[in-house]
Formats: sequence, C-alpha cells, structure tokens
Amino acid sequence: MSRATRLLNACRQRDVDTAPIWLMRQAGRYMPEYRKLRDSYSLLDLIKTPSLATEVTLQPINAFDLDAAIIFSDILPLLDGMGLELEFIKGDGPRFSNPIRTDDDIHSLAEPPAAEIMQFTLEAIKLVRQELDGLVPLIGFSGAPFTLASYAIEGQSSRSFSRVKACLRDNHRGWRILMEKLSRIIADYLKSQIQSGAQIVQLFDSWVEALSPDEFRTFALPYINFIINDVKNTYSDIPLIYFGTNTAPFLHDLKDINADVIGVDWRIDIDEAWTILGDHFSIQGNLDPKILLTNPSEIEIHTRRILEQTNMKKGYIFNLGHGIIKETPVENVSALINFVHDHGRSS
Ligand code: 1CP
Repeated sequence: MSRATRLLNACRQRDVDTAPIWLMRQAGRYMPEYRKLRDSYSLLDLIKTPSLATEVTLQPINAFDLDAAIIFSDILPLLDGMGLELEFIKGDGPRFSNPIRTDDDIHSLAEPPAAEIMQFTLEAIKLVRQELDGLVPLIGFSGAPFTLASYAIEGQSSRSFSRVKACLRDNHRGWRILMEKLSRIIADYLKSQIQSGAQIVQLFDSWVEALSPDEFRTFALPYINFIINDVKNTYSDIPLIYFGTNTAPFLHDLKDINADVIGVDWRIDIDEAWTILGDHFSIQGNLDPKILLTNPSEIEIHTRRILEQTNMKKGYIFNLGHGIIKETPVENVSALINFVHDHGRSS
C-alpha cells in the first residue's frame, strides 16, 4: 500500500498495511531547512507567500516517510482577517493588539468570506496538491471556536484563561454571538480549504482543557457540532478530525459528534479513550511529544505500548498527543516513523 492511501483508509476504518503516521506541527523549527528559511523571512511572510508556504509544507515530506502533509499556516490569521491585529513577537509568541474586551468589540468583528481573508493559504493548498501529485494526502485545518475565542479575548497565550472564563460565565449573550460568528467563519474556511484541495481537515482545540465538562458541553460543544455538521453536509466524504488537549473528561460528550477521527493526547491510555468513544470513530494519537526529546530506545518503548494498546485495529492513526517540540532531534523523528511503519503492521 502506498503513502497515498494509508491515512485516508485509516480515517475511513478500512484496511491498511501498517499504521499511518503524521505529526502535528511536523513543519517547523525543529527542522534545519525551516530554520534556514526563517533567517530570511518572518513566520507571517512564510504563511502569506504561497510559494514559501508550499516549500515549508513539503520540507517534512521530503525529509521523512510521513503519510500526510499538513498545509503550512496557523490558526490565528483567520482572526486577523476578522479585524484583530495579529503579531508574532520574537521569543514571546502571538499577540493581538486589539483583543476583544467589550460587547461592541464582539459586534464589530468582521465576517468576510474566508476565501477573501485566507486566500494565501487556499492558494498554497492548490500549489501543494500540484507538487505532491498524489504522493500523500494533504490535511487542511482550523482552530476550533473555543481556542480561537480564547486568543481573541485573552489577546495572547494564557495560563489562567481568566478573561475568557469570565466572558462565558458572565456574558452568555456575548459569548453566544462571538462563538456563532467564529463557527460560521471556521466552517466556511474549512469548506474553502476542501474546495481548494484539502483531502482531510482537522480542528485544533488546543486550549479546550481549560474547561470543565459542564462548561465544555454548554459553551464549546454546540459550536463544534455546528461546524462539523455544516462541513459534513457539503463534503460528507472528506474525513474530519477533532483534536483537543486533555479531553479525557469530555470523551463521553464527544461520542455523538459527527467527526470521523478523534485525536487524543497522552493524558489517557489510547485504548481506554477508544473504548469510551466507541468503534465508530477512528482514533489518532497519542505519544507525549516530550518522549521525542529522548533517544530511539526510549521512543521505541513508548511507541510499542501505544501500538499494542491499539492492537492495529482498523481506524488507528499514529500521531503525537500535541505538536512536536522545537528542540526535537530530527534523527528521533526518523526513528519514530520507521518504528511505527515496521511495527504497526497487522499480524
Ligand atoms: O518559526 C516560528 O517561530 C514559528 C512557530 C510556529 C509555527 C511553525 C507558529 C507560531 N505557528 C506555526 C505553524 C503552525 N501552527 C502549523 C503548521 C502546520 C504543521 O506543520 O502542523 C499549525 C498546524 C499550527 C497550529 C497552531 N498555531 C495551533 C494549534 C496546534 C497546537 O500546537 O496547539 C496553535 C495553538 C497555534 C498558535 C501558535 N502559533 C505559533 C505559536 C508559537 C503558537 C502557540 C503559542 C501559544 O502557546 O499560545
């Protein structure tokens, strides 16, 4: 079986020869080729120049035996397109100079067509598809609404989430209006990516662990459902992955979502997660990215355990439990991929 079909088959719970593997944030700072480009260009230059975004997307595909490409972009430029001014500050991460602080700010968030504000990423998707020429499938993505709302309200990375939590608890109406706006534009963006050539799409809910199960059910899940149903109504054949961090307390609630694949992190055994979710889902995960900082024999121990837990059941996709860390040695990435392909075979 070729790399062209392994991941798509696993998303659809069909037979595979061995477990497919891709890595969240597989293009980026741990790769010397990427760092070299970053000497000449800012992150936003790379994202907003389709030829450069194409080059970066292909770097890990050329370097490793990965089973998918993920388009090089970020979850935050969509918010910039809605009127929140995004900057990436060196050494300090993303920052919005005009975060949402009042109801007026929520009302004045613009809702342009995603195809207008994310045109550079859609163009890059078309270029990458041409370059790949069917070698591996291309994954498109968006931030999930809770995670994007958190950045929009906090204005930057947060530990306490105090502002976003105050908004969802004390301003139900404002929260609903904000989440509805975000959900509409995210659904539109994912559909535009599919129209441009994305063959699988993933929603990243990287900050969802800030919520209690009850808050998740009330303030996040309805909007996740809206997006998934909207995308699936138009593109029922395109696999959709929902990934969140520390979702163990939410798995019972995720059982009914219309995604094809659920991505889980390392804070739950993957077989336990799969049992709770049910066999109708494919599952993706869940090596702790910190393990990749160690050495091949340590990586083997943890990877073998995950492969044993999933027992090569149809629908298993190997990934990390979160994005790859920038200090990761490239040789460890190669060792991981080879180990998964060699040992992920059905017996
Ligand atoms: O060169 C650099 O300084 C850039 C570091 C970097 C990179 C490589 C950022 C800044 N964004 C990206 C690209 C990116 N972001 C991709 C590329 C495709 C891939 O190879 O996977 C993807 C999928 C993302 C998604 C993203 N951006 C998420 C969700 C995934 C996750 O890791 O949780 C989040 C939370 C962001 C925000 C963001 N962008 C960049 C940073 C440093 C952050 C996180 C900051 C924080 O902790 O809040």
